[in-house]
Amino acid sequence: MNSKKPNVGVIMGSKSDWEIMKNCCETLKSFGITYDVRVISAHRTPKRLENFIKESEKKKSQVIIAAAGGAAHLAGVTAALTTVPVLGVPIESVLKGIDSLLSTAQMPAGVPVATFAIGKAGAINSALFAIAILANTNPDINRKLKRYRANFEKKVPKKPF
Ligand code: RP5
Repeated sequence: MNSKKPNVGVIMGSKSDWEIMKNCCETLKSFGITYDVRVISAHRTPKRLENFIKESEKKKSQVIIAAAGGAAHLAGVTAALTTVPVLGVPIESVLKGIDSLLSTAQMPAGVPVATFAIGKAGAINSALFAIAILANTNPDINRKLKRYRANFEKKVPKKPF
């Protein structure tokens, strides 16, 4: 595993997903993680997806985050084409993202996709989960993650008024 230059792939089905997925990229950036971000759709640009996965494996990306809305098969198809861990982010849709959530989460046994919350919370948590994976083999990232959690606690007020 390449622990010197940890790299994460971030793909999304449409440019319209960026408003949500920029939160994922900002989180990765705040930990100094390098990432490749692309618009790739399983049904609109399947060749792009295959090439992206080949490139990701070549450069030893440790995690791929895949976001999609509607009949959200992007994360599942990505997971089918690689053994790199795939984190799925369901994007809000005309059905409020319930369709995206179920189509990302309900993978039949054998090809897993770790699935996060719909929308912004999922985008941020997918990045933090990717960071937690990287932290297993990178002490510097591990330190940053522990510091992030400690600061997080400080931000919660003790009283609601
Ligand atoms: C999915 O369809 C995308 O991930 C997006 O969330 C949704 C709508 O895409 P656009 O019609 O906005 O391009 O493939």
